[in-house]
Amino acid sequence: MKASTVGFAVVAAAQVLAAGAARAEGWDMPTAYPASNYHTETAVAFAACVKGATAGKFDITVHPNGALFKGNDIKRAVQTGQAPIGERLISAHANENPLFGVDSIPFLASSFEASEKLWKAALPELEKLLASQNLVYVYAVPWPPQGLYTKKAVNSVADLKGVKFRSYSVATARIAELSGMIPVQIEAADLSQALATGVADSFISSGSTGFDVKAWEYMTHFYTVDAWLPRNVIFANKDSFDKLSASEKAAVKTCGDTAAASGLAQAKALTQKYIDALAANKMTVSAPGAQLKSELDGYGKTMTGEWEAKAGAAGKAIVDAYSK
Ligand code: PCA
Repeated sequence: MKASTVGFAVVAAAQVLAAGAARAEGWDMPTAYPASNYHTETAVAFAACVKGATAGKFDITVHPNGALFKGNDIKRAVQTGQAPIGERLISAHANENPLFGVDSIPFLASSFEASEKLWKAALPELEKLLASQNLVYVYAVPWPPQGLYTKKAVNSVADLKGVKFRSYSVATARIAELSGMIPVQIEAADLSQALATGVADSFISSGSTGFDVKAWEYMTHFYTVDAWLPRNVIFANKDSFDKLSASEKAAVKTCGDTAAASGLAQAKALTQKYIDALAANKMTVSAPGAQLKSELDGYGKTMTGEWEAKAGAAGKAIVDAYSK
């Protein structure tokens, strides 16, 4: 082989390697909920879909349960590129911008259908907001409707006064404040510990998280308040996303759409099963009584007004589009 040919072969090999390295991606995906939760299963299916769509070249590894980053740190980690993609309960960040709390306004959208409609109305603004934070929206999946877990029968908000209440967002903390409870912010991954040690004696969440933390070991009552359906949002770091090839980007987007649809279907299919599991484990499951219901409805009105005032024109546009 002539020297020039050898040189060419080496350069060509280096180019192939470089191209290969650019195409073969490995992304870590931190999430905050247990491996057995349907959100995590949806994320794992999303990763498998991306891998399949890129002929095995683009590998996303899901790290559940706050193992890689704690729930509260995931968004910042993805914004700063410490993680290229992640899943986060977006309403936990409503203190950064009220638009992140659009899915947690009590009783504004408290069925799956209403929550889908509200999300569609909000998405253009949310994608813009995420982009301004160096994030690319990939998909979102709702939690089942939120209910109230307590250690005693509760007939009115007066029964909640002074109770230590686990909050996970601005909205849950505000409900605690309005009802005279003592809020303490706790990630789902730390919730059973908090209940076991008496750090919290009440919380608002879905049957799904109640099931995950075996709420029946600590709590006696679940009231199906159906206050709202908060969402986990999956977002990518914009710089990491921009480095992907066109076909990899398309795989992320297409698989994201599939994940959103299958996650929603799972949430719907599982809602009653979780509630049945609470009852089967001897919790008293019921709708809130008339007085509690009307008091909570009142909080809903107060908090809708507060949110609209904070969220300004963008918030009003969303609510108007939703109400059409
Ligand atoms: N589970 C999550 C958020 C909403 C829900 O249903 C949690 O309690 O942290």
